[in-house]
Amino acid sequence: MVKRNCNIAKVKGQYLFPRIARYKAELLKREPSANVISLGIGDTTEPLTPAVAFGMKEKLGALTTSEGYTGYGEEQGDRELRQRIIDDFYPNMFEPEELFIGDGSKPDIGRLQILFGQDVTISVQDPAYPVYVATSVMMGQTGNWNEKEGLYDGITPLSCTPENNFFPDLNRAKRSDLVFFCSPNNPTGAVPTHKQLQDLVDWARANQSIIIYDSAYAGYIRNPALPRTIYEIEGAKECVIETGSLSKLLGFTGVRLGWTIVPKELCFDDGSPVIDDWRQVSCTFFNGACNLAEAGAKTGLSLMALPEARGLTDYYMENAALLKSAMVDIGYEVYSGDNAPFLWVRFPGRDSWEVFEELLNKKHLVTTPGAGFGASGEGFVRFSAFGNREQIREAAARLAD
Ligand code: PL4
Repeated sequence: MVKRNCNIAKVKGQYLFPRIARYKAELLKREPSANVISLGIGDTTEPLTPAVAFGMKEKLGALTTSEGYTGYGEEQGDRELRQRIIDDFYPNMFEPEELFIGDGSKPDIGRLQILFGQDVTISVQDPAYPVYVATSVMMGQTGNWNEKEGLYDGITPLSCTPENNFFPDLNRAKRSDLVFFCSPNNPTGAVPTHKQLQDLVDWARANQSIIIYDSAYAGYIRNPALPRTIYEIEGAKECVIETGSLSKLLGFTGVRLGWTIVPKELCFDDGSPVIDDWRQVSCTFFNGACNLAEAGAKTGLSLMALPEARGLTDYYMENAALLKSAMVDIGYEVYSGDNAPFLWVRFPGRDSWEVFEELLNKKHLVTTPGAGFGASGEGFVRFSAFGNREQIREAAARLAD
């Protein structure tokens, strides 16, 4: 018999989102006619933009001809698309060699763990997208689950609550090799200011740490004074890897396309550039994004098409505003919703799984319990603003009822 990987055996319980899906399935088994509305998993619902469809159709047409057919693409992804992403989101900041196209932010976060291996220590925003912790555990970077602390041994949580304005107290935080940071944060929706991000970068540089910065929701930042990428911050190129995604920007949750930026300046303690090892890992564990996805991304992100992309994110932000207004009217304590497609709602003194079950069973609304994102998420529930308008209106009405 083959010995089980002890690091995977350490993982406590089922991954958050399939667990939530199971609750929904159980409800539908009990009440098959229930009209369940999902405000749980942050999944896009609106169609691809015309510009994306145009690029994909063109590419599909070409692929069906001998002249237009292409097989494996460039190892780091289509060069023109890499330049397009840089022009749109990181103007004049990087060379295309520093950007790697992938099949989404989540798979790249997993592959980044291979880059660093098991001998690194990690800090993570608490609450945070569960993939940062889960992949660290599977990689062997942590100890066992500590029931008393509600966390795996060896992980340093950076608590983000309304009391600290959702930005961690860096003066009291323990040093770690890797720091996972997400802005706008999932689930709190918090977006740090330039000053806060500068403090984070200065702290990481002083500690010789590397920040893994997830900008999956950057397209939802509406306040022009807030940073859209951490590379707007001085010194970030020496200490940050940023991941980005088209999932929530262009509705690519099913199409799949994302990227990772590894600046040439970023080095390991022996002076070797991180980008060389990332190229090695990325090209070994990944065989390139789907060429249809790349084609759709190129036309979908063209200068002419950017207003369409903005229209898509505006739609979900209008959902967030609608839901937020209904909840505030009822008297809920609502955070976020202005620069992120999530509402982070406090239910003081309540167990978040209990509130989740109550909303599911009494209102037929699927949400996500805050405790699923970390110990500091207890007492909160996340409402996703992804959904079509009618469903969002119906959800608001059910909450008010
Ligand atoms: C459900 C902070 C959603 N099955 O689509 P990707 O891989 O480019 O991006 C995934 C991702 C990356 N970073 C952050 C995210 O919040 C997400 C997606 N999170 C959510 O509801 O929290 C979808 C979750 C999906 C999953 O497990 O990721």
